This record gives sequence, structure tokens and C-alpha cells, in this order.
Amino acid sequence: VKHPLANKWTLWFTKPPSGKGDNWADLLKEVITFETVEEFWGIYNNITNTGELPVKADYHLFKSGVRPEWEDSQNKHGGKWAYTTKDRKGVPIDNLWLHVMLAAIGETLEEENDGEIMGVVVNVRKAFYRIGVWTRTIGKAVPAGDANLAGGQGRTAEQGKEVIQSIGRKFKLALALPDTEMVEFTGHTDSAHSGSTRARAKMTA
Ligand code: M7G
Repeated sequence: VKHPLANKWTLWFTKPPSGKGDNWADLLKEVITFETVEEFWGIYNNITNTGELPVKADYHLFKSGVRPEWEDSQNKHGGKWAYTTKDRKGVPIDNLWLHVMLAAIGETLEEENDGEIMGVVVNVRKAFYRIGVWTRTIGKAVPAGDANLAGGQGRTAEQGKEVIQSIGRKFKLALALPDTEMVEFTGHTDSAHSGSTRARAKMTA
């Protein structure tokens, strides 16, 4: 018996740059697409653990049809919740990432019909790991009739902000973070224009 997931998902990998001329587009590789629980475990059990990846590698698990890039039409008005660890040593990254992937494919990061979750990502960096959850919006009003969001019913700005806040709280639950740890939300346009992500964080949970 195969247990279908609510959505079809695609796993992507960012290769660390090998030389100077490597750009983002050359490094981002589509790995595999799946749509059942059993396929997920088959893939998970056969890929390199995050804790064994080299620095500058990423895994991205996105809804099929959405590229894990700011420029994708479904991401360009969105943002991400991110948890950045203070170190790499002693961090149970494989466990954290597994729980976030399970929350994504099990659809527990949002309410039914929110239509916000685009994907989840883990970054391996020199001094830290970062796990992110990408959302379609940054918490704004949505007009009725936008079939992708709010079940087509529309949302006020207030409701939009609360939907994003609620995803932050669910993300924190998936990570089982203590109250002393924080997750931060940033819009992709801010990330794309660089600078310190920390200084530009718009919401916290
Ligand atoms: P990062 O992995 O988000 O964070 O971005 P980091 O600074 O902690 O490593 C690293 C770099 O990868 C960015 O400065 C961009 O050059 C490139 N990059 C990352 N993302 C997610 C994108 C993207 O969506 N589009 C493009 N064009 N470049 C990206």
C-alpha cells in the first residue's frame, strides 16, 4: 500500500562552488520528485545526511512546480521563516531537518487552504546551520478570488499577518525549540538586496 501525500514534492540540492566562476544557477540541481510517504522514506534513507554535507551545500524540499528561488513567480512576493543555529557543533541537524521535512509533507506548517507553504530548506554554512520555511506572501491583504491563497476567500492585512505569524509558531513547534530560541521572518526582496538578514527581520516567533 502506498500512502499518498497531499502534495507532490521535489528535492533539490545546491552543490558547493568548486571554482570562482560558479554561479547560483549552475549549482542548483533538481534531484527527485515524489508523492507518497513510502517514496519519501526511500529517498531519505538513501541520500547523504545533512550533517555530512560540505559547507555551502543546501537541501531544498519544494512543492513540485516551484523552483527554490526568490525569482520563481510563486516566491517573488514571499518570504521565509528561518532558524539559524549559533554553531554547528552539537546541533542535531539531521533530526531538526527531518522534523521540518515531515511537517512540510505532512502539511502541519499551515492551516488547510492557507496556500502559503512553498517549501523548506537547510543551509550548511561555515559557522552555523540555517533551516527555512518559504511562504508565498509576507502577510498582506489578499483579494477574494486568488485561488492559491485563503481558499479563494481573500484576507485582510491583519489576517494575512496572523497567517504568517501562525506558520512561525508551527515551525518552532516542528523544531521543538525552547522559548529562549527564536525564528525570524524576512521577505525575499530584502534577502535578494542582501545586507544582514538579522537587521531586516520583520517578524519573530
Ligand atoms: P543563502 O544561501 O540564502 O545565504 O544565499 P548565505 O548568505 O547564508 O549563504 C547565498 C547566496 O546564494 C546568495 O547571495 C545568492 O548569490 C545565492 N542565492 C541564494 N538563493 C536562495 C538564491 C535565489 O533564490 N536566487 C538567486 N539568484 N541566488 C540565490
